[in-house]
Amino acid sequence: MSISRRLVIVLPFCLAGLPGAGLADDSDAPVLRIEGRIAGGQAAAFTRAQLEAMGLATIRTSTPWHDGLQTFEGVPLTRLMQTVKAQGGTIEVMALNRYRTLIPMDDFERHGPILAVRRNGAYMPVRDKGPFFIIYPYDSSAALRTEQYYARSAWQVASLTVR
Ligand SMILES: Nc1nc2c(c(=O)[nH]1)N[C@H]1C(S)=C(S)[C@@H](COP(=O)(O)O)O[C@H]1N2
Ligand SMILES: [Mo]
Repeated sequence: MSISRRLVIVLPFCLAGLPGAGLADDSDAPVLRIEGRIAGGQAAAFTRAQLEAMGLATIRTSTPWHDGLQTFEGVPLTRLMQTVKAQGGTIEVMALNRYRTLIPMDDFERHGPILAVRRNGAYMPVRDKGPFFIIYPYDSSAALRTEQYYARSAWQVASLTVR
């Protein structure tokens, strides 16, 4: 077998081992980590498919970051916390860019925020504030259209820690 023929066979496997270098469809690659005071005490990781399987809610609202009404679909944070059996009062959200924000878990029942996985029917790439974006129904109440709730609306979410 020629060298080039061997490279054709071997190279894809080498690339597949590099983070972010998968050659196949990587639409399920983003992973949400949840750690802290959850069932089992071990960090858990959820693929986008696993998050979607929990059941999605829709929030239709305007936001400070987009033009016009937007449709977001995502897992209600109440449901996500039930799934991991969260025992805490606050979640610490960490984004890919190390932006960090704290959200009191009271918010989840009171305001119904979601961990959005889709905006207007499409997955959100990192450059479009994806893969996961905490969204509140801002249009439903003036209280939500404040710096306090905007600051809780982390985009490019990487992990949640139950405190
Ligand atoms: N990933 C990430 N999410 C974030 C931020 C950030 O810097 N990174 N800033 C937060 C804060 S403090 C507010 S007030 C709003 C700011 O949105 P703006 O930068 O579009 O004004 O987004 C929030 N979500
Ligand atoms: Mo802010």
